[in-house]
Amino acid sequence: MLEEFERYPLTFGPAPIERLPRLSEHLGGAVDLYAKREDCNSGLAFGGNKIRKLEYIVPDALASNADTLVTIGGVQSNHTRQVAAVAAKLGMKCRLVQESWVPFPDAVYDRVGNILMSRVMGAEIELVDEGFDIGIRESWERALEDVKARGGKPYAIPAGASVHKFGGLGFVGFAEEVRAQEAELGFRFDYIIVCTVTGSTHAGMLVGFAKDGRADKVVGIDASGTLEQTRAQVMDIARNTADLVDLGRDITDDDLTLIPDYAYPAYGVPSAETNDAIRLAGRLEGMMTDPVYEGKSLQGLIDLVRKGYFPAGSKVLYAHLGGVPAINGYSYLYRNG
Ligand code: 1AC
Repeated sequence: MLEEFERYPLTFGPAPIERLPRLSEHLGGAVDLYAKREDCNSGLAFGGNKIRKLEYIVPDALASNADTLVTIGGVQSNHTRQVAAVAAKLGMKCRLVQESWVPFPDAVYDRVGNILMSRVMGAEIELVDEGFDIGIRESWERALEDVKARGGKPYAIPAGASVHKFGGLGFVGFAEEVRAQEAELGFRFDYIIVCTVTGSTHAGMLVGFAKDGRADKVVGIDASGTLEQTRAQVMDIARNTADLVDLGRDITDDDLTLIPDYAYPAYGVPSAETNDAIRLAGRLEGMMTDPVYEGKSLQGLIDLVRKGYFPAGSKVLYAHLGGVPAINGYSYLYRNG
């Protein structure tokens, strides 16, 4: 589906798929759980899903002769950390706007984890006291202007690399990669679980799996808490991506599965159940997840298995998107494990 698009390799190759036998057994054994480990996909600052997206965005950035990648996220954004790593690798400058998307009071929240790494990798960081919003932000537009005013040539990457013309392509590639891995494994996954916030990870998967009739089997677990905005953004990106790759059919509302039940109490704030899910996967599988992102999709996965959402015998692929460095910002919460 992606043959005609230029890709700048930033990943190690296909992200591994790992069986989760102890978690599957703990949840009754009727559903077989696997994880695709985007957190192990690259050597760039612990990798993650944005690296996969950036593989299709970097050629455009290089062609534009830009010297500075400019992007935005919350204080513990994984996305901004991955853009900082890619900028360093390419020898470009990086300007990050980090807004106060998460009302979390940990004393070291803006000192550790993702933002620490971005600083170490040389990104210029501006902290902006604005709340959560996945849309286009004035602070980011100001940063783009500021880079120009200082004589630089910015390249604009929106939050999550999502509302970028090529933002969905990386996760079309994810679906192609899963199909190749399924051929080796000798079975097909019945469902794919993904955390949905800014939308292009889910949208790209939806288009990629539409090719073999599984668009609605991509189960998005909303972690934004702004469901309608996220739903609209996923659909826009999916439609744009389907056009780009010539999917050959329209994307309809029935293609989207987006479950709102686990985003509480707010974006970036874990519930007791999110924390239980994080501890369970840590203790049964040694698989670390984070309170903003994968912890919520993991909570959703566990709850859906318990509720019988997946028919017995289903094989379910959990997309681990590489958000775990954010957990350092929650050090007090997990001080006793
Ligand atoms: C919300 C896009 C998101 C990030 O890391 O900034 N995952």
